Amino acid sequence: MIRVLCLAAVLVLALAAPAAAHTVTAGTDLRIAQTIAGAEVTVVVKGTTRVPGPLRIGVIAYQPVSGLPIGLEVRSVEDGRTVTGTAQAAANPQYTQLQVERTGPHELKLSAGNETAVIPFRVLVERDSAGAFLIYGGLFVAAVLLVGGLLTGATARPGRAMALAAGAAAGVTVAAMVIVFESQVPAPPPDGAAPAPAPTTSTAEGRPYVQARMETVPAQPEAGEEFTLRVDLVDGSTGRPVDDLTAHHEALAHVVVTSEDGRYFRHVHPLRTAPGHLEVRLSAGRPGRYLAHAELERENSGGQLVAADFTVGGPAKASAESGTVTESGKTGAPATQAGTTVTPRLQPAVPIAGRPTTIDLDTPAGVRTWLGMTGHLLIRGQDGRFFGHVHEMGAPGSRVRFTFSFPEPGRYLAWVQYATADRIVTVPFTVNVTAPEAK
Ligand SMILES: [Cu+2]
Repeated sequence: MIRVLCLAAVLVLALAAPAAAHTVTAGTDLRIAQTIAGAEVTVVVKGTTRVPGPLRIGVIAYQPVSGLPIGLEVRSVEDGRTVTGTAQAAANPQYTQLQVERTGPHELKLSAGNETAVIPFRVLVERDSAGAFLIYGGLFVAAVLLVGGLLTGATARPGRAMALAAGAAAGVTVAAMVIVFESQVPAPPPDGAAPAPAPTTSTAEGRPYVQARMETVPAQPEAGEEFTLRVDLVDGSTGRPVDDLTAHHEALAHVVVTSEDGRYFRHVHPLRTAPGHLEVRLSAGRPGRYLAHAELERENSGGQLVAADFTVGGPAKASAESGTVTESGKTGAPATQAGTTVTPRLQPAVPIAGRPTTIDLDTPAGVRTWLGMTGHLLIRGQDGRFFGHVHEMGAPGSRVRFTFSFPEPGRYLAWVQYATADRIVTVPFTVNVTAPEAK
C-alpha cells in the first residue's frame, strides 16, 4: 500500500516537474503613441507568455481613420529573423499575430503612407522561480504523505503512520519557510532581459541629460506646406546618438507645437526613424513664429524638456492638414460639444501665482484613456518660456479635474485634451494669473 502511494507521488512529481518549469507569467504590454500618416495612434504589443510563439500587435486609432493600414515588421536583433504583417488602425483594433522564435532584443518597424518608424523593444518571458516549485512541491509531498499516514494509521501500523506524518510536517515546513523568505530573494531576470550592469556601475549616479536639438526641415517652412520637425539626441560625452529613451506616458517623446498666439496647437508623438532621431510631419496654415516643446526621458536619467522656435513664412493658406485636432478658433469643433461652448471652471476664478488652482471641465460620456491618462492639461506662458503639463489621473467620468500652480503672474495659454470614442478633443482657454497680495 505504502509502496503504491509512494510510487504515485514520484510519478506525479516527475510528470508535474517539467510542466512547472515551463509555466510562465504574462509580461507587460508595450504601448507607444505615434503620429503617423497624419493620424494619432497607439501601437500595442501584447505581453507574451511563451516563446517561440505569436506576438499580438494592434494599432489603436484616436481619430476617425477608415481602415488605415499599418505595415508591421518584427525583426530579432540577435539573429536577424524577420516576420511581416499588416494591422488596421481602429478604435478597437484586431490584433495581428506575428510569430517570434526567441526572446531578447527586437525591432518593430511600422510603415504607413510614406512614413516609417522603427521601435526597439525586448521580448521577455518570465522564468518560473525556484521558490514556487519548492512551495507547491513541499505542499504536494505533505498532502500525499498525510493521506498515506491516515491510511496506514487506519490499517493499524502506527510506527509507519508516524514516519509519514513526520515527512508531511517536513514538507509543510519547507513550503512555509519558502513562503516566508521568498519575498527577500530576488526573482530571476526574465528570459530575454538585457544583461545586468556591471556591479561596479553605480546606478545611483544615473545618466546625464541628453543633448537635444530640435529643428524644422526646411529651416523655414512655408504656410500650408508640409514640413518635418526633427529631434536629434546626442550623448554629450561621446557625441554619439542617444537611443535609450524610455516610453513615458506611452511615447518616446511628447511634442507640443503652438503658434505664438496659441491659435495653432498640435500634440504629437514623433517617429523614431533611426537611433537618436525622431521625426514628425506637420503643416501650419498661417505664417509667423511657432514654438515647439518636447518632453522626453532617458533611461536611468529623468524627464527633460527641450524647447525650440521656428518661423513659418509665406502668405496664409488653409492648412492642408486634416484631422480633428484643429486650430482653435478656426472651427468651433474642439471647444464645442452638442452646440454649447464648454469652458473650464477655475477655482479660484483668478488664479494666484504660486498657489494651487483647480481646473474642472465637463466631459461627455465615453471618454477613454489616452497616453495612460483620462485627461491632459498643457500650459504655456504667453512668451513661450514656460511650459507645463499635468494630468487627470482618475478614471474616466463626467468631468476632468486638474490642480496646477502657475509659477508667476501673467497670461497663460492652456489646452485640455481628452479622447472620446472617435477623436481627441482639445479645449483651448487662456488664464490670467495675479500676484499674491502684498501684506
Ligand atoms: Cu503626448
